[in-house]
Amino acid sequence: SCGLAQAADSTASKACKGGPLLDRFVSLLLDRYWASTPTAVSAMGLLQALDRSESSPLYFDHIAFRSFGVEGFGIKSIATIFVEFGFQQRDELQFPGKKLRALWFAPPHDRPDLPRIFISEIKVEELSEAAQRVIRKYTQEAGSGKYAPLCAVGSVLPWSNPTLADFELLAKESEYAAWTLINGYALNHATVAVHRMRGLSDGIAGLVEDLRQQGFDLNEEGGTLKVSPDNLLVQAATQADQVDFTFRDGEQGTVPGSYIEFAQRKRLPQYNELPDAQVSDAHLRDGFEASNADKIFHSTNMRAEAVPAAR
Ligand code: OOG
Ligand code: NI
Repeated sequence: SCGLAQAADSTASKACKGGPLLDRFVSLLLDRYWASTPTAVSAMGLLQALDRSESSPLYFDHIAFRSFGVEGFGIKSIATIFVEFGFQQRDELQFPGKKLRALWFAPPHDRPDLPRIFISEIKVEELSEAAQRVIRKYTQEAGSGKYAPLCAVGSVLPWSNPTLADFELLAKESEYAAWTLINGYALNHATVAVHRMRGLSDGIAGLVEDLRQQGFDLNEEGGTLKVSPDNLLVQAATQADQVDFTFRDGEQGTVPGSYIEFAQRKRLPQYNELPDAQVSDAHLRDGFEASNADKIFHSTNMRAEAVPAAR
């Protein structure tokens, strides 16, 4: 068995850390996400009805987090637990226009059922003095990002609820920074692996049309389907759910929460001749694409009417 005492011991077997504890961690992350993202729950319902896989569930291609690139709080603060659980660091992506960078992590080789992890951070030192002051005020209050995994599963901010003024100051300069201030380490999105679904007549394109017909609010930045230059990675996302939030001085607001994404990875050209039955994920386009991601970040953009004017 894999009791807590064993898990807390740094010599605990990899089988334990990479097994039941990792599974529980991922399912707790998702529990919080389902509880706060009703659009994701209803999208999953629609996808389940469309999927003809015999017994298998829907799989996630990746899950994603955001962070402040401040000492102790950046990508590493939430990446470490995944690396300890056997995930492997892969490529870095840069988004100079948004002052962001990201890293992704591949699941352990023996756990292809688990999602990739996509973690980004905002390069705080490139923001205005005023925005930097706001961010550092909250990160200093939190002390360190070492409880990031607990914040993520527990739906707790590492700092106290921000003031409306601080939120609005960040929102003017970076939608990403404002989102991170009010959502912390909550899962930013989960992404369904469309390439693992069976029985779709028109892949992700048809899926997105079904979602549109059902009234889902889709991210239209640069077009609904975000297609990589090699045409092998196609992604789409909803706009984030708007969630109620109480700012520090009691003002009630409606702010962007999490969203759901859909990704279809296509077969690498060297495997075009393989019979369908033999094709596994190893034959599909891997990784991420900065030009796709750049547009997906817009899923948490503020709605004009979302936040009340400061009083
Ligand atoms: C991440 C946007 C990028 C992808 O799959 O490329 C992304 C975010 O909104 O934090 O999800
Ligand atoms: Ni994504």
